Amino acid sequence: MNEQLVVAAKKTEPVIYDAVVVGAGFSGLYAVHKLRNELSLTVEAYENGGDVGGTWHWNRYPGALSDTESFVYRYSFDKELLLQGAWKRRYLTQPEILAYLGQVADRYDLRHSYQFNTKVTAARFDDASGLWRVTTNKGRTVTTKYLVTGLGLLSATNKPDFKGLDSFKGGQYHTGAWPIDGVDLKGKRVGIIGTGSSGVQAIAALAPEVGHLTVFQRSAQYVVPLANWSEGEDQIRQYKSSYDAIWDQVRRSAVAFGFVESSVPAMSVSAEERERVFEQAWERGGGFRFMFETFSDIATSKEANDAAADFIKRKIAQIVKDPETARKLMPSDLYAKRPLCCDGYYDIYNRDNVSLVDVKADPITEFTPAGIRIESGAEYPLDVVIFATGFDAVDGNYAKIDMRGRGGITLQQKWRDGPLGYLGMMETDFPNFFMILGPNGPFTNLPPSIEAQVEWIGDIIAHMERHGIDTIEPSEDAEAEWLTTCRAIAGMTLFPNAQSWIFGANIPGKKNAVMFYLGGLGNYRQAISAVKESGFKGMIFD
Ligand code: N01
Repeated sequence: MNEQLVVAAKKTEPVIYDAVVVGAGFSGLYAVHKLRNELSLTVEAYENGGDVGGTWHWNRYPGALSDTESFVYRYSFDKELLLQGAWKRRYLTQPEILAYLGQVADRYDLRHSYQFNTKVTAARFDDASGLWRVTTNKGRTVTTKYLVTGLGLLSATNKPDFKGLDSFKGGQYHTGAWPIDGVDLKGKRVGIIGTGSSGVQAIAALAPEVGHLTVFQRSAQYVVPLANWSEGEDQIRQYKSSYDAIWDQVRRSAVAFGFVESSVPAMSVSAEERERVFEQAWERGGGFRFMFETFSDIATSKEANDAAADFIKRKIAQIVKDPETARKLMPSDLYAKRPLCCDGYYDIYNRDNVSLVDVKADPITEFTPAGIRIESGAEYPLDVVIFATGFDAVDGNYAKIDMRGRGGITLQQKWRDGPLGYLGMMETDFPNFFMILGPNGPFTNLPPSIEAQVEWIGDIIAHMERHGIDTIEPSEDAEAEWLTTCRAIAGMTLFPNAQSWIFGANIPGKKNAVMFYLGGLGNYRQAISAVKESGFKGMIFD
């Protein structure tokens, strides 16, 4: 939308900015472009990091890459930008994604709206003026009509508070807060805690480089290959010439990864055919492809899930030479966490310089000055420990800001039973507050969901400006109905039965809650369009 909109001058006190945007990742950058360049609003933006990038600014650990294929791990809103896209392999590495976001910032001149190295510490809605007061750690407070946050789904790092952590004399690093200048791990005795997406990537990258790698695994994971082949000019040209159809499919699909999800139930075919399909998917690579392109019901039917899980377990047994190590690597739970993929992951455990410690069977009791001790008394001497222990997902970063809505109600009070958000973007009692990737939003390849949300937020703000509306927030009924929908859909899947960050199970003391809309991007887009087309039914305007 390129309408030039004039901000309604019906405010009771001077507004310094029409909109404040927080975050300079995929979400914040597009929000600044939408609001400032397309809607002509005045925008001030804040970013904790020293430059643009969001997740990709912080997650610089060895091996970091996106496991969404390069052709759809990008914005689609600008055809010219899409056609300029350049990449070398099937998946983009962290430096490539960071460079891409830097190019986007240059193209739309986004950096000049940002204050970098700046944290928002408080955001308070003022009932009298109907405006937000936003305060930063630099002592600046600004007033704004709209507050748009792109704080990142997975950016508040989770570092377990092990006994004796401070006594450890070696280096400690979290994958999600990796030093910008890197860490020299050559020849060192490295311990890594955690085997999620970050952990498996770091393990595969570090094993050939370090002296010895000790993997402290709590839950074994299902890991399929990535198949990170190189993509030549011809292949890339082909993607570009099909982009209209590709993006149309992505927007109508469930997980938005650039492939058509299967509509074939796993048990509707013979055992031989199932094996063939799984084998083909194993060769083809990609975690989401393995879970959603093979059969339609791996995430919903126990029988189908068991079939996929058994196939992967058989692969583990074939690849890992030491039977005891293979046994430890075999998951005992459902295949119902965020699917993982990594090339050569299980082969790593055949290396002489890699050992696996099962810390579910024999938990870490403490850090010592020399390393890590486990319950049975064994101590592992280490030079460096890497925490690949994940994030306080979805609402973790919101908890760090003193956010208060109408009547001073805090977000923590609103979210005491778990975070909730209307359409994954709004909150009752928090007028004109828009979250990108807030609670109860879609669970997909993220850039296409971010685009859907930013575009919807842009539409609602344009509507408000056009009609001189001061405030908007969802009604309690609309919010409750959305939450009920999210819970009902989650209940149809196997995902709530696995312990993972998707439901907040990874953070001690965090309430287990449905934090996502698991109905897929296509259905999500329909749901938010319906709200818009109804003239924003379910919203309270003032
Ligand atoms: O974090 P995780 P992550 N003692 O929460 C273990 C995205 N991402 O950073 O499973 C011992 O998945 C924990 O064990 P358990 C992606 O969406 C994408 O890896 O809870 N271990 C687990 O093994 C992903 O899902 C990409 O038993 C402890 C690990 O730490 C999300 O980010 C790359 C522990 C945490 O795994 C998060 O991934 C990277 C403790 N006290 C990330 N506490 C790609 O695109 C936790 N663990 C590829």
